[in-house]
Amino acid sequence: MTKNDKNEIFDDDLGVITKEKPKIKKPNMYAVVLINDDYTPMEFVIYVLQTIFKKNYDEAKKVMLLVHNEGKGICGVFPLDIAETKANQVVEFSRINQHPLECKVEKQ
Ligand code: TYC
Repeated sequence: MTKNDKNEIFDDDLGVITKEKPKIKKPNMYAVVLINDDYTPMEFVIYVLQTIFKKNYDEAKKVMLLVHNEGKGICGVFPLDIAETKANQVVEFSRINQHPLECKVEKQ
């Protein structure tokens, strides 16, 4: 084993160079933001938060009331593909039930 000044280790037997501290990049994270409206029933929003965002009833009610009072609120933060999937599930499930509930995906 020999180390050079670039924090690289040379393994004499294997003949490979490895980084002493491999840099692990964190994935970019995206918030799913729920938007308030005047028509979607409160219990429907709570149900969406429980089923799609895996919140218990009390947490779901808290987020729903925050969105109701503030106009919008974060339901969860995920890597992009998961955030987009959940946002699509919210909209699709709402339309099937004829509610205008909207949400958007925002880069953190
Ligand atoms: N404002 C709605 C009502 O009074 C409830 C609601 C909450 C709707 C959150 C959408 O994202 C929402 N029935």
